[in-house]
Amino acid sequence: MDMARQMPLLVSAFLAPLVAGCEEAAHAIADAGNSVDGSPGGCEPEFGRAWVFTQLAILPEGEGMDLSGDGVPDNVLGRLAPAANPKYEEGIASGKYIYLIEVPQWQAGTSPGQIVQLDDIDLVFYRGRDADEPADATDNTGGDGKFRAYAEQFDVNCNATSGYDAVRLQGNNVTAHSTSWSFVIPWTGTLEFRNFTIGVEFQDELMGFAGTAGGAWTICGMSNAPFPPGGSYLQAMANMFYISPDIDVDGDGIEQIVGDGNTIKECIDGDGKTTYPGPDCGCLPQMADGFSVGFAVKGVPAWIVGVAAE
Ligand SMILES: [Ca+2]
Ligand SMILES: [Ca+2]
Ligand SMILES: [Ca+2]
Repeated sequence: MDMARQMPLLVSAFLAPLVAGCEEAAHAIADAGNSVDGSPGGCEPEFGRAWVFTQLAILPEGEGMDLSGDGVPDNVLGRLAPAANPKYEEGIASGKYIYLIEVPQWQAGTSPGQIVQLDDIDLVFYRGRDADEPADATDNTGGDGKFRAYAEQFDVNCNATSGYDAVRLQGNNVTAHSTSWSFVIPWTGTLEFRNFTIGVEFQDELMGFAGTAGGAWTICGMSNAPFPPGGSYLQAMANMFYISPDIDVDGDGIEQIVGDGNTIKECIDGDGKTTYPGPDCGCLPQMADGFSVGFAVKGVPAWIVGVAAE
């Protein structure tokens, strides 16, 4: 099979776990012996108003968040959108990918008139599981779906760990930013982003949201993320997709990753001269840059009714 024909298939297989939950992930959590399962003695946080994603789609190249501050959107992974997005769509429809956002300060009974500008507002992102037993995906995106948030997204004190540093509410718009933001997916590992921002506009009466999210997926994070057919995401970037980092996180120029057709041959620091031999050079502190990605996101109201260990 030639590379051109092989590529869409591989891209689909490869980007799906970027945001994917799966049975294996759930088992991995259970196997880790996490006792936080909503049962007596476990973690039972109170959740505020929540929404479930009905769309998560990589934007086309040229659209997305401006991560570098030059006014131009950054989204180098946008090239993979046509192959990856059908997977997301299918995953959301089937209930395999359940992603939620919550504003803890907005309680269930909050009416539109009560929504005021808040100085201290949080936005929390969760990967969730259908609360229906057995799971029933048909009611997930109708505005009244019920879900549980996976336990690995809470620390020992039962505080959510996937919130954002700086959250701003202006009218119906919420913008949340984190200099460093990670999202744990046991199956794939921790997805490490720099300069991650989500900006959404809520409809009147909070009946849904739409917006954009994006950040720079770090070189090291990509190096640690297994690429389903074998190797790492970083190896796939260097040897199959020929996509290079484009966000200069450490301010010394854009770093480069050189493949050898299979693994990583060497890394070149931002000065364009200093080289480090592979295959693990992607996690050296000097290789701090990232690959930009931008998403279109949409959601409808949902309920987070508890925590799920698996
Ligand atoms: Ca459901
Ligand atoms: Ca750099
Ligand atoms: Ca550097």
